[in-house]
Amino acid sequence: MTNECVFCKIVSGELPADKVYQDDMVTAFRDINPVAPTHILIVPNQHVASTNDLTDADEQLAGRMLTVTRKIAQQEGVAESGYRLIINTGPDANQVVFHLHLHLIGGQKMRYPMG
Ligand code: DGP
Repeated sequence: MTNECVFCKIVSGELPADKVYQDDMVTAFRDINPVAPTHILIVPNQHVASTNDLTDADEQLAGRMLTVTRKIAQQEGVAESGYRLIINTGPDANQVVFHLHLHLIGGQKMRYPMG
């Protein structure tokens, strides 16, 4: 955990969040500023700043971030209607929080690409 990281604090429970899933590797919670009816963030429990900081040793973690999307999508009722998975990395992608997170967005028809 890093002292100033808001997502580390959500993972540990130091800051409140509407958590929808947690296991030994990842935590998922509702985005504070949802862009669609379903907007969940899936984050590693350990601090990883962005995909630029993932190493070969993180393959299981990166896989877990992806495989839990199926469970969460089912839980949220969007598995059949569909959903979008987004990871923003760095300034051009408008990454705001530097703790890796996977956005799971659904519950409405979406255009591609988004602006
Ligand atoms: P980005 O770094 O641009 O991929 O998106 C960061 C997202 O994190 C943004 O959609 C808003 C969300 N967010 C930022 N701070 C908090 C927080 O304290 N709680 C929750 N639940 N979401 C947050």
